[in-house]
Amino acid sequence: MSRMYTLLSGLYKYMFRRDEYCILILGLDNAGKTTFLEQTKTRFNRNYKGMSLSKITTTVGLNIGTIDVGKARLMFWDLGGQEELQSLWDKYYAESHGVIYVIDSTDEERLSETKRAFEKMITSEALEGVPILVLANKQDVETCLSIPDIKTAFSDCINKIGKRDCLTQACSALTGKGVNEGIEWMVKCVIRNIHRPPRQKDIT
Ligand SMILES: Nc1nc2c(ncn2[C@@H]2O[C@H](COP(=O)(O)OP(=O)(O)OP(=O)(O)O)[C@@H](O)[C@H]2O)c(=O)[nH]1
Ligand SMILES: [Mg+2]
Repeated sequence: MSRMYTLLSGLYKYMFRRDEYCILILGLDNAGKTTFLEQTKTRFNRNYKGMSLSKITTTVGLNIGTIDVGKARLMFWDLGGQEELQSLWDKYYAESHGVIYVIDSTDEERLSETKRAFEKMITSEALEGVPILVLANKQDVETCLSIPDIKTAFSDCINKIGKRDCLTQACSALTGKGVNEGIEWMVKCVIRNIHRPPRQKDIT
């Protein structure tokens, strides 16, 4: 009887277990991180009534959001991007499974500033081997920088990326274009990254 119980409860746990991954959303202030998170929650959570994207204001502290994709649960930490808040980013590195780095493609003036912040982030040892999705955001704006423009501006970072998955994806957090592609790529990467195993959570 008790063996039967063990067997069934083991099976139950297996079936109702989720692998949980923590994904950081980083980038300068005004890049569109919080807008991206709200758009993602609206797209991946069936019953989520998103807040109006136009009501989002600058993040002081952090926003947390969760989505389920297949058996994976992604927990997003959307951190504030203002300069004085950037010093808090590395507190989260050791526990993260992936990073989404958001760039404002309409802001050519701050391109070198965002590149410096990106460089500092990818050279951090605590993030070694962690997949990075670079989102070239605000592609809905006609006059924005293209993906090749951004890749050229970031070209001397390439040798610092090291052995990790990295993708630059065109996106608009506002319209949702490119959001699903980015998330699906990230899910694929974190699942196959054996160096950072997920936390396992029972579904209750
Ligand atoms: N046109 C356009 N505007 C966008 C897009 N994504 C965000 N925005 C706008 O950019 C501004 C900043 O967006 P947020 O999501 O607050 O930016 P953030 O990166 O979270 O900024 P911090 O919290 O200060 O770090 C808002 O006015 C958004 O409506 C986009 O894809 N296209
Ligand atoms: Mg924000």
